[in-house]
Amino acid sequence: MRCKVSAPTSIGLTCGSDRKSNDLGDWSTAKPVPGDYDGDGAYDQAVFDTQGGYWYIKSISGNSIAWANQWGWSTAKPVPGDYDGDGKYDLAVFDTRGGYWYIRSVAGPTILWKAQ
Ligand SMILES: [Ca+2]
Ligand SMILES: [Ca+2]
Repeated sequence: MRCKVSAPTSIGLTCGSDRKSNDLGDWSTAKPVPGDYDGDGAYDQAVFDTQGGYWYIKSISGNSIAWANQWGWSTAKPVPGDYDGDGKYDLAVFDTRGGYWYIRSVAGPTILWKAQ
């Protein structure tokens, strides 16, 4: 049985759920990428799913910061950090195939695209 994401506002699994639209597989392909993504000074729960390159981020208090935001792919390594200095961690990946960096803010704007 495959496990599925239980709800778009929380990080968790519900095995046997019939929510096909949220069927993202199990979490064995997800890597923890903690950081302060909303800039409140506290680290947030964040994972990067290498299968599909999706980011899932929520604060410890439960607020969804980014959910199923696609930025990356299977051969990209997540390298989160605050690259533009606005106090919020950004979604950043490093492509091991060509040594390229791709960085965008959680809010959306691209900070860096395919830079070596
Ligand atoms: Ca935070
Ligand atoms: Ca930032």
